[in-house]
Amino acid sequence: MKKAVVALGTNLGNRWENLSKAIRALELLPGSTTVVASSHIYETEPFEVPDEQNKYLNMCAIVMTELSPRALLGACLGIEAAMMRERTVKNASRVIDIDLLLYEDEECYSDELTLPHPEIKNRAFVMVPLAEIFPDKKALGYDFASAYQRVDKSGIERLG
Ligand code: PH2
Ligand code: MG
Ligand code: MG
Repeated sequence: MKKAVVALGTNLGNRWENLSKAIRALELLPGSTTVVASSHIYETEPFEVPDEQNKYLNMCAIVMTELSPRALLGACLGIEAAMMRERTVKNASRVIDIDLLLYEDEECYSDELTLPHPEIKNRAFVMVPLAEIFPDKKALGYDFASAYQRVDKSGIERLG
C-alpha cells in the first residue's frame, strides 16, 4: 500500500455535498483505496481566479492505495468528470477539484503530472488544512514549514 495526499476544492452548488460525494467516491476506487485521514473543511477566499467567484470549501485528505500515481490521478479526474465538472478557463469556478499533492516521496515532472504538486507552497488554502494532518509541516517528507510561515493566511476560515 502507498500513501498519497489529495486536496479537494469546490465553489459551485452544494459545496458540502460535493466534498462528501468526492470523499465517498475516493473510498470506492479500485486498488483497495481508502481515505485514512482528513482535515476539517475550510471556507476560503478565491485565490488567483480570473473572475468574480463564490468562496470555496477546501480540505485535504490522506489516501492509502495500490494505484500508481498516474492511475490515482486519472481516477481523481474521473471523479471530477462523473460529478459533471466543466473545464472552461484556467481556475474557473468548479463543482469539484481533486488535486494529487503528494505520493509517497515521489518526484515526477511530466506534462500530465507534477509531484510534489507545484502550487502547494503558494496556497494557504492547501497548506492550512495540510498542516492540520501534518502538524510538523512535513507531509510524506515534503517540508512546507517555511512556506507556511510566509503565506498570507487571511481569508481561510475553519468550519466543520
Ligand atoms: N483552486 C484554484 C484556484 N484558486 N482558491 C481557493 N480559495 N480554493 C481553491 O481550491 C482554488 C482557488 C485552482 O485549482
Ligand atoms: Mg485540479
Ligand atoms: Mg486545483
